[in-house]
Amino acid sequence: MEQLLQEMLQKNYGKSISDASNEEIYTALLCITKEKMAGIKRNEGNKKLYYISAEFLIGKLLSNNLINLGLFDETREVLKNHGKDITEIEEAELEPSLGNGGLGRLAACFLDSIATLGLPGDGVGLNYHDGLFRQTFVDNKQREEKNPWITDNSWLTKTERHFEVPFKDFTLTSTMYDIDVPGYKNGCNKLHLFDLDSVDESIIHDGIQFDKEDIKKNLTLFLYPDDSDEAGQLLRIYQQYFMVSNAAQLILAEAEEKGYNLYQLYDHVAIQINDTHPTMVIPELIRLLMQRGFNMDTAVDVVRKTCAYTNHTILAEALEKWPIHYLEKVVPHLMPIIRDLDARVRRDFHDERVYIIDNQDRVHMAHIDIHFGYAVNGVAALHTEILKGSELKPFYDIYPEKFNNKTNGITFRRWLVHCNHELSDYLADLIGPEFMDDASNLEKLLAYKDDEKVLGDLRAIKKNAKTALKNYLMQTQGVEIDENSIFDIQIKRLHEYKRQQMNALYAIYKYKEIKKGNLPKRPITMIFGAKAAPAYTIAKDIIHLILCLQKLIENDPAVRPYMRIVMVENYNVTKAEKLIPACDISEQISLASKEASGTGNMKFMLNGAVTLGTEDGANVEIHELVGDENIYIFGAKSEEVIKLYDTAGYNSGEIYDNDPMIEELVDFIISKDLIRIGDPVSLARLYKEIVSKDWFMTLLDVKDYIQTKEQMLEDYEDEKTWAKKALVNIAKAGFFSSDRTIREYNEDIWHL
Ligand code: GPW
Repeated sequence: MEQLLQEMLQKNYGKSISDASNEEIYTALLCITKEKMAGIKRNEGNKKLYYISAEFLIGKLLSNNLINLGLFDETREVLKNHGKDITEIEEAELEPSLGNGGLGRLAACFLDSIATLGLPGDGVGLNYHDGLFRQTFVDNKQREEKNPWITDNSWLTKTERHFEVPFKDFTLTSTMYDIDVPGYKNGCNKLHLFDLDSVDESIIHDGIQFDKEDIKKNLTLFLYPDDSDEAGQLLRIYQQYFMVSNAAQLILAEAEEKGYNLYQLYDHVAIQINDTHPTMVIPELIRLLMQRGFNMDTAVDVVRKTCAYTNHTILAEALEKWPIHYLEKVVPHLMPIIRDLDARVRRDFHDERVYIIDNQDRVHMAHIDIHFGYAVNGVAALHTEILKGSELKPFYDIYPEKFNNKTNGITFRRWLVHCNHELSDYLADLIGPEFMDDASNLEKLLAYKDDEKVLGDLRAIKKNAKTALKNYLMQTQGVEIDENSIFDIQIKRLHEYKRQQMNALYAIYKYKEIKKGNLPKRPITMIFGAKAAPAYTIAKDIIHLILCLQKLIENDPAVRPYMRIVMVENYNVTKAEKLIPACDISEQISLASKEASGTGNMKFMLNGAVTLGTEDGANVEIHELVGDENIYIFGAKSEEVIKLYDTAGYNSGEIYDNDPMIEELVDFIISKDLIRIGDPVSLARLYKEIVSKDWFMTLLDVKDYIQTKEQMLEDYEDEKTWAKKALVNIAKAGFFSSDRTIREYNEDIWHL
């Protein structure tokens, strides 16, 4: 590596390693790594997976690619010898903003594990130039800016592949870009990102505004453009069809190039549909096969044996239903096929709940996936049970054999080895490096659960990570936090079901306690990170509340020494990598039944944080693995919540009226203290939402939540017992390796 780097820097800049800037070194390392990846074998086989997803939240790639190529330690050493720090060099890399949350990050972890297991499997998505917006805070509110990440030297490689994608009024020619995905000590796969040469960033103005109707210029500008009006919804259909038509054409082109018999496509190809965004791949493939001479019956049969669908939510509003007249405006050539598929369903089943087209002329995308794919999976045990027992019960009754669970996972290369070198090196010394190849080896750590030396070492590692985060927040946001305080962290998309508002009510509780003179033994630092969808008003109101509370406490010398709130600006993968190793308390407080899985919960556990959570999503499985002693569970259970919804039995106003403590907390949202800092309209809207709707039952669980969190703060003071909890969490995290998840997908669904 030393010689390669020296030569590259000499050739490009006429500089030595010591003289080169961090940007120059980054660029040189990028070129070297790209060349190395081009040189390693591609994962090959008789059957290949295509993972189609609207999001791939891949994060920065330099370190991870070096880790997987086995070059990281050497590179870090070489740089160090020349007075350079690899973490500073990484700062020069821009994070691709190709995803929003867990769904996109899951797709990225899966690509890493698929390649690592040596399986042939590529990702297919879109090359959004400005991705998800960049978040800034102005006047204690979220502002959205564009988020360009593509530069002259990026990980993208322009290919010679182009496809013609037909829309109603015009046909567009695509260009395919590739990003290499090297496996850990294994071969390489690819992420294919489709784009349009005519896309024009100069049409963006005033933050993230642009002409939604200028499809040739806007198609791949943004991920999830605002869809609160018709033009926005049509644009999403344009994007989705562009994605899947390219995917389908690529799949058939590769199959034809390899000489496969398309009538047996399913012997050579598996297509995983990541939530409903790529659903149109089903009618599109049918259309393309019919163009090649298939009759409809045969095309349907082949496609049904090729496609599998993953569901990531039970929230009804997230299950896409496109009005027929929208599809007619964008992709009229798919409508005869969709109508035919609907007719087949109506012929076979006399239950309008499973029809593809409903009586309001809307097309239910998930219904297409379930009828015309061969597998349906949920993403955690509880989630899959809820799908089978309530949300998708009519489908489960028809096709019990299609349903299966695949509990999510995370790649330990990024979420331990890369983001927490100190912990990962320590574990390798203590229990041997085998956990890097097989994560279940982390259980060897259990042998040390009463070893004072080890518990002390784990505490010291956590303290270092907290100090590193303190320095990072000082540099990036100018806020100073206390590394001796308890770090309590909630980082995830902003959504009412995730209940950041409940955490904010805890902050109000704590603030009032401190004001009353009930001072905590140790200060607490409450850290939030979250973006709100630009058109999701209440979510933005919640961000506003948190930022106002942050200001209130910052400016109150009587409270500030005991509690702080920090909302991290523009939360993304890079920031998660700094936050997670430093966490003591992992906030996983969704309303039971609503969080399909969660994956942040797994990342925190792996880095020695203790979960404060409801019995929801993968929290249930974490609880089973670590036992009651090593997790803090509170709140209503999912059956209770589902019953409350079914019987319309929840009334937040009643709780508010009858509980003076809750009333006091909620009233604080519209108190003089906060109105003085914030926007009265926004705060009043949020107050009213909680008192009169509270769709995700914050007030049902808030008291239990506060009590449980207080108990945690008390227990934290028993340092040894707390360190033991951290140790057990690390030791039991092996199950959540995405290598395990992918092994299961392959054994049960893909058969590669
Ligand atoms: F609504 N998830 C996400 F199901 O990050 F489509 N974005 C989404 O749009 C959806 C789900 C969707 C998340 C789930 O909320 C989370 O519980 C899960 O762990 C993750 O997907 C990966 O399965």
